[in-house]
Amino acid sequence: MFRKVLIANRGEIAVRVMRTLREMGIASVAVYSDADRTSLHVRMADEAEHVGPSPSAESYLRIDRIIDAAKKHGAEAIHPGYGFLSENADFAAACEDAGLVFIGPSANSIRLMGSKTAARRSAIAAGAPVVPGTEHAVTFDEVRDFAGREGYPVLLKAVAGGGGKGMRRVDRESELESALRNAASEAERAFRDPGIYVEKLVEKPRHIEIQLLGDRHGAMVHLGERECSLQRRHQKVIEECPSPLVVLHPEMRHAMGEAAIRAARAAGYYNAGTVEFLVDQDRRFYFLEMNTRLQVEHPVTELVTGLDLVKLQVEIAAGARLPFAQEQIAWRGSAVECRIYAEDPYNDFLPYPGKLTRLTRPMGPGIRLDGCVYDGWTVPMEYDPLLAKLAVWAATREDAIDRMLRALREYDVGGIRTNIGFFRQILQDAEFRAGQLHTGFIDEFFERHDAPNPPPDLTAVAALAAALDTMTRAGTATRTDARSSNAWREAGRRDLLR
Ligand code: MV4
Repeated sequence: MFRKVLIANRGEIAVRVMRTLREMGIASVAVYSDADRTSLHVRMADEAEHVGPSPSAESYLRIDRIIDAAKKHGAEAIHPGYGFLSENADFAAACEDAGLVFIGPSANSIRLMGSKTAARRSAIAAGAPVVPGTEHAVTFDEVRDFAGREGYPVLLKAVAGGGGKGMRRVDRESELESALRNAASEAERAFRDPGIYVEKLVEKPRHIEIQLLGDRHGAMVHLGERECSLQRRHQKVIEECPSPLVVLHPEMRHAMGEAAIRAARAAGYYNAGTVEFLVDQDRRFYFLEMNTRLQVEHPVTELVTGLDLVKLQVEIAAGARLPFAQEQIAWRGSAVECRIYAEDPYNDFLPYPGKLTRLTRPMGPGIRLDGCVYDGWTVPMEYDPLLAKLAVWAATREDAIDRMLRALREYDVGGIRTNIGFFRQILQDAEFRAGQLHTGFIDEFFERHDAPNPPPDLTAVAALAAALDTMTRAGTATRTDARSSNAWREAGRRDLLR
């Protein structure tokens, strides 16, 4: 087993990986940027190395500096977490070239799955169902012919895509030309690859994904599904295991699990990975893409299977065989996770970093909190403002939702705004509680309810605080003004979200 591992990441996932390393008796090396000098992952690590200024392009994305840090500290392996370099094939290859073990799949698997059309071809070759579409980048004539055959609406997607960038819904031929042009230029800007392919659009789909785990000797199992349909602008908001749909139709888990394993095997996949499926209204499922990393929402799978995915990732990277067979995996109870963000639900969910002046964490039965914040810490504005993932386990979905509501009531964060109050609304929603989920759920939720707004008596306070914020940023208000703006915001928050 490794004696020392470097974590090429920050925030809650760096902390989460370190916790397992410590349980395994493995020393951890943190890397950090200027903005993260006082961050929890640095405090918690056994050793730490500064890798550059705050912009991630100059620190967390610097392959050379991270590999130098690993060598300097004598780490034998690198855990990439999620985001940053976790799905960068060049990074995985550079680790191996430097004699360091990349805790993840091979560079080839990452590269293959990075091309959404190559991933589709691999899934098709493996006999996994895919949405009708093309296996290569298309020209205008090819999309028009495809839509002529399959019918509208169709969805244009970036070959190098993911995350909804470069995606365009097209409802009629007259919209096709400009949609294709816009999608290609967005893809070019985002991925430096203008390639666009096309799929038939699945209306109101669910997003259900399968967790996979394979060793380097050819064994592979699935750890069941996660329901990830609740998203806002391609950001997951709430995740669950099991999926309420799979609870109603238990045979779906086996069918999707088998399809996921076939697709991953065809790519020579090992370590942890996730196959995403779209599920249509008739419960047909289609391979969408494969994520070649540990996912943000892995804790719900851990809670329901009792496994530690990071521990398994590390063991597999060190050459161990999978310690169990498919038949030995069992799913018990129900888990829900909420992604707690420093963002303003009253202002279009804009990031709202700042200093934490008050922090009370939820505790007690069935609670798991994966966070990176402490009282007095300033949430840096340079990065994704995820504060913590609050996950709960209970015997049934209904009990898990009630437990989550209880935990959210205990959670008190002061000084910044968070989406905690928004979760309370969603978890009390009848459709949510009935498990009637699809990827358009949150948009429809906002149509059913008014977009979240502070109570009228506090609107003036919030407006004043916002105005002062703007003035401070523009340099037209004094520091004292800004401080009182914080105080108002603080007072407002206490009443708004109680
Ligand atoms: C789709 C789709 C409907 N039909 N493909 C969005 C991100 C990208 N990874 C794939 N996505 C979608 N692909 C077809 N053929 C709907 C989405 C989609 C979506 C998927 C998963 C989770 C949330 C979503 C929100 C909007 C659209």
